[in-house]
Amino acid sequence: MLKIGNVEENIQEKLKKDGALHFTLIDPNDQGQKRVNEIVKQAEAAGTDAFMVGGSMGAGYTDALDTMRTIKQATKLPVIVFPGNVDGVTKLADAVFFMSLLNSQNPYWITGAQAIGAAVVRRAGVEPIPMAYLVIYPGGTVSFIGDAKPIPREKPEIAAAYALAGEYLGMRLVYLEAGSGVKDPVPDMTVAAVRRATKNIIVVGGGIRDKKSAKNKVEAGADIIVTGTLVEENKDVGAKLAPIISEIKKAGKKRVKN
Ligand code: 1GP
Repeated sequence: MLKIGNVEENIQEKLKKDGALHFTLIDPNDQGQKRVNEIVKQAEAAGTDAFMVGGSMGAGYTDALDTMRTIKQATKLPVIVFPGNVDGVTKLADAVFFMSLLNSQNPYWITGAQAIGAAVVRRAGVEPIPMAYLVIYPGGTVSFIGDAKPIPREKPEIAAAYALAGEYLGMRLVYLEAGSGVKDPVPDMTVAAVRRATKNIIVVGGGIRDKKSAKNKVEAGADIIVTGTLVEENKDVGAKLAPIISEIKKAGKKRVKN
């Protein structure tokens, strides 16, 4: 059985203390290194807990390497690969979300890329964190690229069924993805249904842009909130992120108390 590594353990510990976490997603394709450095500094000051690096549209090895080098120079927070494909993995990363797009219709995204990527991850010495990745409607770019059959928004029980299947397959995290930059994030009732189905760590991302929706996701049961587009589209990353992260922590602390 895959042992829990340092990064995952650190996530578990922080969750016990804070109740909920915020991860900042950086797509290596979308900006130069000067901007990455700025984002990292401001996001860390705003209280983010880790950086994820990846994207669906050709976030390849060279760009991932440059981006991770910049992040590593700017912070000690963990850098986690959020793989769009096998070439997003570099030895500079601390961990990789070793994920399977369970509701894909194409076996490549369920087990194929994983078979090709497993040895890459081992050789790079990067900690794999086993994760079920579920695309919820509309799903954005990843839904198209990943040949997903996006889970209908009004059918939370389907998301719950996949999440439980992920747990039974040995995955320790489940990521509910609405798609990067979409208008509406994963519905609260979907998060709540998944919370009832599994004790696994629930990560929610896609279209989260304000503190209210971040808070609602945590109250519904999310453990980790991911924002990407928000930090890329706003010059003043700190001002945008700080209120969202503070709301996530507030809702998380309440959970720890109860
Ligand atoms: C995308 O869930 C992440 O894979 C983050 O989405 O870019 O909309 O924040 P946003």
